Amino acid sequence: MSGPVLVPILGDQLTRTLASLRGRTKDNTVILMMEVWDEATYVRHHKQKIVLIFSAMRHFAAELRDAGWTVDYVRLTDADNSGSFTGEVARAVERHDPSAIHVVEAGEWRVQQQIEEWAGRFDCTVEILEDDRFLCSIGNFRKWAEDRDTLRMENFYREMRRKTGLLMDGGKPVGDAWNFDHDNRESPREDMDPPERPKFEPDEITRDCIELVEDKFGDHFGSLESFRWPVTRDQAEKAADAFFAERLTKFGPYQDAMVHGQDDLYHSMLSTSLNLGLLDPLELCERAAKAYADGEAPINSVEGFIRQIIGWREYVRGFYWYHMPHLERANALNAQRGLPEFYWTGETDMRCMADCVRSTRDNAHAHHIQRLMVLGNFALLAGVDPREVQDWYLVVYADAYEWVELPNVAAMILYADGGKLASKPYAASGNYINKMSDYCRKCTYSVSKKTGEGACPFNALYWHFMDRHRERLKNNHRVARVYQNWDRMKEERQREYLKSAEAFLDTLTPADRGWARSE
Ligand code: FAD
Ligand code: DLZ
Ligand code: SF4
Repeated sequence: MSGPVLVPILGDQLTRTLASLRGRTKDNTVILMMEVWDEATYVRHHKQKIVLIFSAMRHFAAELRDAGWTVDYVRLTDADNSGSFTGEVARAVERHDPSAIHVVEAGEWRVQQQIEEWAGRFDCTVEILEDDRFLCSIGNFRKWAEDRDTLRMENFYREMRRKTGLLMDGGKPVGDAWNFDHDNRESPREDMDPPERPKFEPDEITRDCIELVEDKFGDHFGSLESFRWPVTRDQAEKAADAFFAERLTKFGPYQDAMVHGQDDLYHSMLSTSLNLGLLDPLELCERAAKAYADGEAPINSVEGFIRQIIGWREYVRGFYWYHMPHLERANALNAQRGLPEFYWTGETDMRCMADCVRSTRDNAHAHHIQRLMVLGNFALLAGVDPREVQDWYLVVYADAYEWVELPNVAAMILYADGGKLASKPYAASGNYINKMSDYCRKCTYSVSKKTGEGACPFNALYWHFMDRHRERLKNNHRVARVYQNWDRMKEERQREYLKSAEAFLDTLTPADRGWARSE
């Protein structure tokens, strides 16, 4: 067989050093890139997410062609587009009669199932290569996990520090501690003035994608007006340069801070580029470590940034593959409530929720603590069905792929896995939000009021949650003190909390499922 090797590159594999391209010669390789209806609609993605992926794919294809590669690029609107990855590979096999297909494993379980059928379906060899853009392979995570009764990110992270040598001084962590989290919880200050991140004006390719998305997906959630994401490696590097020069030093202390209307604060805003493959995780971490070594950034910021990437990012990816496919259906707390409508409309008097939904709609982004302690915390306390919450997070964020979204949603915020990832639910009352943000000062609700008319809903919902899950949580030593406090309350006070929470829950209108998935 003398046909070329067909190399399908998926929308989140936009890396020049991808395993399937390394070592290949240009004269016997055809790269296949596919815009397909199935991927664009398996959930009704935020409009910015579709523009970002299509524009980044088109730019990447143009760069590969400029570098001399043969790229067969299928556009969404091409007349014979079959609408699926497998259908498009089948058509490409007809066109090119390849001797082999070399493809890098998919980020998502759903897509990997399709790829694994190709060997039985096509009359050529199919090689599925490991995605070595991640520092810990799926197999190595499994080996690490199988040896343990409980999986904890902190233990995994320490192994990753040793493996990469990042912030290590021989066998010891630099600064004599693995974790500087206690320095990373500063409340926001009124005079905080974070520099604006670089924003990239849409060029002709992006403008075409915007037009396409308005035309085909105009009724999807989100605004396109503020689309300024990096869509090439060059732009992503500029975004990274600006983060290291202007925001890394304050990244640590203000990592958990929230300010009304200030959407980026000192966050890197690099997740979309990392997840598309435009930036390399190890390179970013090495750069951060160098900034510390050169005295340009403090240890708490640098360690915090590195932990998010070689710790959390790698950990949730390993966790996802270790627990799929059942993670998708996990519902340990038997949460059944429909997702409240205000997750889509932002129409609520809860100022924290309204601001987080607004940022999500305008930017296809919200930062970590907004996703965790506001939007996520509410869903946990209110007992929203994990499947509905999962769909929402997968739709609304430009950086959302199931391998990273699902563990964060099902396991981190909703405790739907029964505690495999988190040692206790991340449940919090209004106090936490008040400490870490300026939201409460101008809220219609009063954060200091615990029950009744005008009280912050998070306060009563918190106790309602703890009370209704007592059987499951009572033996968890990390929440024992919470139950001691509850038991010290007079019964009448407890009843007031429960009544207040129930009255609030009765006011919630569930959203139409059609916002997230076309049934
Ligand atoms: P920074 O705050 O600057 O952090 C640096 C990098 O660390 C991020 O770019 C990201 O790559 C990584 N990181 C940080 N926290 C996590 C984490 N918990 N899991 C994995 N990587 C992490 N991140 C996604 O990339 N896609 C998602 O779909 C996604 N869904 C989330 C859902 C929930 C409920 C929660 C709580 C978190 C989710 N995250 C997700 C993690 C995190 O919120 C985003 O990575 C982060 O907000 C992206 O902004 P940033 O690049 O400015 O991050
Ligand atoms: C998210 C997405 C969208 C909206 N569209 C496409 C597409 O048309 N073609 C493509 O290759 N990838 C797309 N993606 C990203 C894929 O869903 C992503 O590659 C999978 O999540 C990988 O498992
Ligand atoms: Fe949110 Fe409660 Fe604060 Fe209002 S008072 S912003 S609802 S935490």
